[in-house]
Amino acid sequence: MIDSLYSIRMHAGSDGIHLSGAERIVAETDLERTAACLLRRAMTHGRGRAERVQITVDALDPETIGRGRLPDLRTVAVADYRQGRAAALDLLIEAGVAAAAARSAMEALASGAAPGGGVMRGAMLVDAGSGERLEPDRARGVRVSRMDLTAAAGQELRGRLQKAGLDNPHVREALVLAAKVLGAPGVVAELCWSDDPDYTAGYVCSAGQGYVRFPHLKPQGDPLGGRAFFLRPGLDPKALIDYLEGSALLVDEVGAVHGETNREVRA
Ligand code: WAQ
Ligand code: MG
Repeated sequence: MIDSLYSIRMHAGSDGIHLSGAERIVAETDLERTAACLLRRAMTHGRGRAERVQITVDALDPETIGRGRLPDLRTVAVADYRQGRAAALDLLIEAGVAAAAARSAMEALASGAAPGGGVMRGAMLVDAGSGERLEPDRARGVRVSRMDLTAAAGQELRGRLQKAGLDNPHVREALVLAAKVLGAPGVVAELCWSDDPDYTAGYVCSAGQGYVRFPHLKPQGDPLGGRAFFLRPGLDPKALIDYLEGSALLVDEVGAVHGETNREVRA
């Protein structure tokens, strides 16, 4: 160990509404700089003025920090969000999610999965067989936390994404989150699209398929988005939630970044 590592998390909100959040794991010497970056990000977020910004720093026990690899990425070209959602459903079913469970989770994300039809702060947990929702709090959901890339892996990733024209924070952060979710015991697949009205892309991720992006999973201007983690049928989500929220993952190996393929082409 050269330097102790810390988890540093930002959360910005307004009137109890979640506006933005971000996660890093950094060495002590990078804490101040990272805190400043996260604060700037909270204050310049496009979705509205933050009334409160929280920055939390936790020392990590080096023995408990897991290491991991990013899933391989590919993009499936779709003409619009309807085609994107149809293709995403196919992939979820192929990954082992029951068709009705995949469909109902997608409908929940599309209509606002929080009570009252708003955006959840975290993810839905969905039984991949029955489609039952298992997250204890339907407004908060489950927040995946304490994950990041090593500096070297981050640089390598940016280089690979640049070549594909995909080097943006949405993609980088979603890949890291997906790596942690995919590594969790009992997760069959993940479905995600952004709540940013101008960011229409989303993905399905599973162990067999990797991270499969669709440029359109919602119409331009739609403020709804979210995540669904599909769990092995019958799984008790308690240990999974502890892992996703509490354990630390530092990704030190990146995956392949493939070019765009057509819907029919399956890697
Ligand atoms: N843990 C669990 N759920 C989260 C987390 C988290 N740490 N962060 C966000 N969410 C949920 C929450 O419901 C958000 O409303 C939703 O996900 C979307 O979050 O081009 O930008 O940060 O390959 O808006 C995916 C496509 C972009 C990237 C995802 O998500 C690409 C994105 P956002
Ligand atoms: Mg967002």
